[in-house]
Amino acid sequence: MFQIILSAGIFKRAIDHKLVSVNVHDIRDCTYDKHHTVDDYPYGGGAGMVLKPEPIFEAVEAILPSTPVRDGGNGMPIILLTPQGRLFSQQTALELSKHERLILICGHYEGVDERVREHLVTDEVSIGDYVLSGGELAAMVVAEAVIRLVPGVLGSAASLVDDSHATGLLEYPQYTRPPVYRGWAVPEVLLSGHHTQVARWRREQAIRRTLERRPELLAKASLSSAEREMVDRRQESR
Ligand code: JF5
Repeated sequence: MFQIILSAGIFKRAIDHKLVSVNVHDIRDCTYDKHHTVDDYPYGGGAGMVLKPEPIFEAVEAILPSTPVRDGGNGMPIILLTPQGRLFSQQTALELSKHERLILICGHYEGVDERVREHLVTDEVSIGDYVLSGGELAAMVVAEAVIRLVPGVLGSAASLVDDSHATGLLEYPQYTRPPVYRGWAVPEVLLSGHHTQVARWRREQAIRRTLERRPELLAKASLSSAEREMVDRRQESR
């Protein structure tokens, strides 16, 4: 699963250019029994299996510079992907992108021994309120969101600044050729060549769209005082 994802798109680009490296570790390699057992029955009974602490602690310790737990001694995030974690956001991605190294631990839906949470991980992160069978795809989501913020990974700096969620607003509608498709025309202003009018239209569309779809985002968005007043008036009249 990881090799396929890592060998395409932004991951491939960033890795090929040596801007980042992604190392995948199998906790089964940190087992000593014939069957490479990584899970066991839950104490107290109940359905399902629980990931054992030893292979997870040892896998993490094997990749740390020294052998301490928690923090790697230097603030390196050791993150468990789980629906019980704090909700991942662009803000989280930006924070994580400032670290030289991250360790992402994939949980499993049946459970992870609580001592991993208590004594190994520095952070628990959820990518959303739904359950996956394992944290693998969640780890890849976090990795991609972080890697695209690493300097040099994206083509242009402009695409970062203008990004939805960087401004705190949803994106404005985009159009390309043809100017009329199946009778549906591109908004006139975009063909006009008036850059200030285009900018004003896009800004208005972004705010309108955010009001309609994600009004809760507007609280934190950076708006001019005129825009703020306009938004507040609309939200009052709902
Ligand atoms: C997992 C316990 C890990 O399902 C997820 C997940 C959903 N949002 N973010 C992560 O990870 C797998 C499930 C239960 C630990």
